[in-house]
Amino acid sequence: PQAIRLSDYRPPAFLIDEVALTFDLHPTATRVTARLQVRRNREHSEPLRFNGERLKPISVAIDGRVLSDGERTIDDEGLTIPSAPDAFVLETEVEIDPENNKALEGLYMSGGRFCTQCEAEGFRKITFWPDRPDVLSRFTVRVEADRSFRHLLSNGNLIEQGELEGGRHYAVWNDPFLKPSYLFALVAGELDVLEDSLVTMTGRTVELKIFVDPGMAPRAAYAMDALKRSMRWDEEAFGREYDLDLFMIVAVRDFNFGAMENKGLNIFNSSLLLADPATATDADFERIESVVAHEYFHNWTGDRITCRDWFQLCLKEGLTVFRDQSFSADMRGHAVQRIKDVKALRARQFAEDQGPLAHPVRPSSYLKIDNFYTATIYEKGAEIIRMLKILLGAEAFRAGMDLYFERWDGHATTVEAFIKCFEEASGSDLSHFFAWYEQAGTPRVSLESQYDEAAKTLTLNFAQETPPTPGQPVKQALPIPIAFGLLDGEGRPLRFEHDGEPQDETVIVLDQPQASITLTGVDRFPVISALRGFSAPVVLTTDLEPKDKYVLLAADPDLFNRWEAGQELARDLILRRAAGSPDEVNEERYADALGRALSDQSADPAFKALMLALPSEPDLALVMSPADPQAIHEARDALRTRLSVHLESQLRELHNGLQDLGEFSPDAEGAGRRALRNAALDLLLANPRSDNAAYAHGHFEAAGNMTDAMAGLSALMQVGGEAFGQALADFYERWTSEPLVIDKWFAVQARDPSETAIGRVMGLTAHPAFDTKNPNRLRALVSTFANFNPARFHDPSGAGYRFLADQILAVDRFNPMIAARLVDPLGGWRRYKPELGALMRAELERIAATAGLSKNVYELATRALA
Ligand code: BAL
Ligand code: ZN
Repeated sequence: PQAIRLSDYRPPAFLIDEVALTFDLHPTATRVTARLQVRRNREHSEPLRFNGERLKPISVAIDGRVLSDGERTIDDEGLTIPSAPDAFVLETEVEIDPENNKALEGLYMSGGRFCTQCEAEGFRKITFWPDRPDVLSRFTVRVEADRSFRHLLSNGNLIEQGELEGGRHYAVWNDPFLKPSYLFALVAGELDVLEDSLVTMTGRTVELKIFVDPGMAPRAAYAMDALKRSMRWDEEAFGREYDLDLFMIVAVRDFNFGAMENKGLNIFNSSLLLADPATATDADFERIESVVAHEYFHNWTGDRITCRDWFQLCLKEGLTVFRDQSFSADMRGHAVQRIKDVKALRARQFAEDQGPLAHPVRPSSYLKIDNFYTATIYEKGAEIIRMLKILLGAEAFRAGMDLYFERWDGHATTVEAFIKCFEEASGSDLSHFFAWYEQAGTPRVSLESQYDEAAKTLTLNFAQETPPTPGQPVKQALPIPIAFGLLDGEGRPLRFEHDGEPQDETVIVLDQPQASITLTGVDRFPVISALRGFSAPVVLTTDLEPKDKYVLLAADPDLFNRWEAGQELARDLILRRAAGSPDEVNEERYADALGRALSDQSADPAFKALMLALPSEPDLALVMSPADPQAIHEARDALRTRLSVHLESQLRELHNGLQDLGEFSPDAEGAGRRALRNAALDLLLANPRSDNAAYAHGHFEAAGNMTDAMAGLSALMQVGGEAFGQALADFYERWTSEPLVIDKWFAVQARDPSETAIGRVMGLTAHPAFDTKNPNRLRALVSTFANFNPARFHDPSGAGYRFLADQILAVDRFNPMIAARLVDPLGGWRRYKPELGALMRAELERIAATAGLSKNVYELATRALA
């Protein structure tokens, strides 16, 4: 297959100003007629070439004249008209088969309803079109269907509706805003609707409608609340007002993405929209809040201003993640949110950067853009925006955003154009900063310090280096903002002078391979708290000793670094155990420190819950070379057991004392209390006592909400045996008719690290409720197993790898986008013990050698092997 390169970008040969689409909907034979006002763009004599895949052509006409076979050709990839006029009306009619579209791209059916997914290249499966984001058009859409498909929805405003003969009806929608094809949406079906409204900052009333499966409207209430808060927040934080009179969201059960920002008609995976306390966990509520915000924020950063080409994907995704993270921080607390965001960044993006699939935030070539909806584009993309704000300051950052909205509204643009707005608004030269977009890999920053007691000076020596990544052997130094402050040995903030100015905290920019700075007026021996708030996406190593880290853990006013110190101490203890030399003295010291952190009455319970969780096994695998997942699992468990024994009375007190007494509230405070209580339970179970089964079962039985029930089920998983088996059976029985809860039932079994679990996970693929065609179900079992059960996925027999490869090959036959997303866990094969790495590699080779592989899986498997 041919790679697509950024350097080959050329503006579109033809533009479409207006389009009128008509959908005559039938599940297996939908007719799509398209009437396009086409004009040649710039001087050229190229043929017209529009994308089109899996379309059964009926007719093609120019200015009312049907073209003969000789005047146009249609192949697997699209329509070619060798000699097209400069401006004309192109009318096409095609037939498509939504019912049998299991790739879930284009128009397909989910739960008996029609729905669409067009990003990135799904529109070409609906009609002939120059399916690229820089062709912006005004859409009018007529939808006709049997009356049993009660709601007929598309983008924009409803301008007409009525009845037709033969039991059919129709609706016509007009979207006044220019948009690319990937933002097109259509939904038709029987749905319930939750309605509300919001008065915008200029006094306009916007109708809000969330469409869900019949009977599910009450479960959309939280999403509606999150939507209204998001709309208000975007007005206040970015001055952005909603533009149409109607904003709609539809929830569907079969969806490749989490959600999609189609103009005025977001489509959501039901797992990210429906929630009530009985069926959804606090983590679900939190995720719903952030994804509703994310998709809504795309209205400006994505829809009103879109990407010129798919290499610019981070322009909308990184920026919109930054916006949703900022919103969540305002809703749920800045420190806790930052810790969660950084945990996710490290687990997914740092891992990606260390493996064969590493790529820049703005890549320069791809086979399938679907493979680039990655943690690097999204999460590292958001980190870049965050650094930009740190470097420029909040005011100049906002001025740059304002200029971007003003200058590029209604256009498809580039990352360069975005950065230029900040250069102009701030008067800064950001040419060096741009390398963050183009250079892959996680920079390693080291910090060494020398304190001169007589002179009261502290010298900080920084160095940076970025390891090579595929295709980028040599790296340049990047501008890295490093926020830091000082504490004394008693944990009191220590003032210092930098450039003659007294400070409590400052930010320096490390933009050379090495740099040294000297602080003056440092009165006592300092403990450095560096990279506060995780001010840059780097791996920092310091010369801090454990005693210094205990000072930070106890007292750093920067809560991110307080948590970070605890994680580093725990990480080192686990790695020592994994290497066969446990440091029992420091393990006791760590347990004591954790105990003190838990008894800090002023600390937020959500923060304490994070403090209590040890670094995850995948995170530890990233810092052990070569990684030995079995040794990590055992070492981590052993430390958990010691902590559990040491902290037993405190953990029991937390577990007993934090019960939800009043009504359930999904807000940050209620969620934080439950998180701490359930973290205490989780750790308590690490001490193998004879009453564990009864204790865990008691929690499970008493649970009044899904958060506590799932914590109980996970606790019983630690106990294993009959207790776990019976709880699983009861849980299944109770929730059989709730697909989103049954997904959790699959996922908890996929996480079971016990030795017999792998057989059960494989057996679950034959369970009547397992369905590979439903991405949520597939992710619940297969993706959870491969990503969150390292002990079993990396089973020395290789059975875990074989299982994953079999699933990838099976799913690739009908849904390449989803199959390709399963390849990643095999991609890190070079980082593991040679005997494991060889088994992983063998499975990748088996995948790559399979005939008829999709471009999606082929690209990732071959890149992983390269
Ligand atoms: N644009 C794809 C889904 C999302 O990032 O919002
Ligand atoms: Zn997005």
